[in-house]
Amino acid sequence: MKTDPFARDRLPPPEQQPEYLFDLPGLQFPPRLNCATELLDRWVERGQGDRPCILGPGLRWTYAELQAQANRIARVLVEDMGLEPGHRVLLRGANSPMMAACWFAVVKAGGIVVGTMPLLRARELQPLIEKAQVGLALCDVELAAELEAARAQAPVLRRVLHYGGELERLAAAKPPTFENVDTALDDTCLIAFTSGTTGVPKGTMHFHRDVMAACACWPAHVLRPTADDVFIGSPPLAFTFGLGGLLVFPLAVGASTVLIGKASPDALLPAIGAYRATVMFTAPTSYRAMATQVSQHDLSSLRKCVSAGEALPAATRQLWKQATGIEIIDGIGATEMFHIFISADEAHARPGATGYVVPGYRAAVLDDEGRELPPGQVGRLAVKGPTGCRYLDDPRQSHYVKNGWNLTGDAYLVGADGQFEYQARTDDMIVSGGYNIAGPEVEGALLLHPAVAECGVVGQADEARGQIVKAYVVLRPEHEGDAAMVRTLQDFVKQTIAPYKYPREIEFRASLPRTETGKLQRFKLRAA
Ligand code: 3UK
Repeated sequence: MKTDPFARDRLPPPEQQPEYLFDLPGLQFPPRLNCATELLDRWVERGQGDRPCILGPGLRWTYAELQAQANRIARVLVEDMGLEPGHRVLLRGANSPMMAACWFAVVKAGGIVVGTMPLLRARELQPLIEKAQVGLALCDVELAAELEAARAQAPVLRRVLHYGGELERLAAAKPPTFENVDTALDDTCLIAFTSGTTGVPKGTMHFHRDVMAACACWPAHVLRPTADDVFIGSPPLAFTFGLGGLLVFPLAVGASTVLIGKASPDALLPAIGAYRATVMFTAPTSYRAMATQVSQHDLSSLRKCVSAGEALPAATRQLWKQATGIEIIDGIGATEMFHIFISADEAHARPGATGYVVPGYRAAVLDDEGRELPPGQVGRLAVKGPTGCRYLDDPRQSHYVKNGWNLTGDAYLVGADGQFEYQARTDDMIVSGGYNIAGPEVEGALLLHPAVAECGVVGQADEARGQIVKAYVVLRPEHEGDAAMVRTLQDFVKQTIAPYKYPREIEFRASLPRTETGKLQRFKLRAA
């Protein structure tokens, strides 16, 4: 069968790729591997086809039903659209059962999924389409307009099929069987774009092997879900945090997953009770927002809560535990690494620490010359494991990968107990009057004050000190952002952490700029 060599031709050369580790027993893969076969068809083959798989509004698909729908769509792609292995297929839509079926259809057919965040506009979609040379898109009909506008600027995109109508009709005419394409373990099945804030978007390439390797590491050793778990959460499937947590990891253990498009704190809380969800994935700010409303909802089914995307403040961990009794499982992951590589389970969680290196990975804290630092010293986080950074045709590969290590851009230290403690993004460290101050530490202190709903702390240029610590604060409803509140919060920080770290300026805001994945956009605050 013909395979489009596009992805293989644009991999970083071997010497620019990270070192890979495959020592774990769960990481021995056969040379031919299609992750859709392993995650989906395998269950039906083993007689588990009647188990619940995908849950959504008024809908419950078993493994056999998801397989049948994915097979029909795969036939549409191959028989009607002329899809060949290695072709890139863009997916656009909120999380939904059809999005999951489309994901598996593309991977079954040997195609490469190009995930896109639902809120992206035409001007943001166009460069992704061009970078990945996408010829075909599957798009929720509700989100068609911006993609149509992008297509006018990016003629490489030849065909858009809309689901929520057209695609379902074409699929219904097909038999529910499909023979998955026999892909190699190192064929690319996913191009995930980073949530990078500036410049040309970076596409990260992931192999069928990477998807299976991710399942064998953090979920198997830290999350430890069972086939009876019901997953739920907010991150879009276009974000690898969501793809892992809400699709690939549940299916790897034969569990079920709730795919709802709107998963804001207000929507998530009632959905947990309605679906009797047991495992939740969301971002720190979402836990903080939900904590105050917990008492009005039935969360009795919930047993595990995962936080990632940005640092989990100790205050948020504590609020959630007080409200629900559940100790959050924090974990740092990255689009480049596919998923979480440092984390601690409920029993080992320590406030202020992300956790231990996940089995299958190695991590170290390096100085600027790449030498390993002893515990207690702040440096650059470096990691290697079965997954790693492969940018699609991008000179920035050599920024992320050095001497075989993946450098995530985070400043960390290792504590006496071996847990890794997040400090800041390396370029977010504030240098004020000769002191290094980590913005997130000041945020953590502010969040302990009951008047503070949300906050963001950045360095602001200052003649005398080089930079000063500046805090942007969103207050809880019943509080006034006046001069007295500024002093109250400043004094509070001075009494909570070393006084020199206190915010010399505080500005009150109605909201803070965030990405679709829940990350605070510090660069926007710095530009303010
Ligand atoms: C930051 C964290 C402290 C950190 C992601 C889980 O966030 C994910 O991927 P992105 O590419 O961003 C990566 C960067 O985000 N970060 C993420 N988690 C934490 N910082 N504590 C955390 N727990 O700066 C990292 O370098 O958007 C997270 C799984 C898959 C993912 N893609």
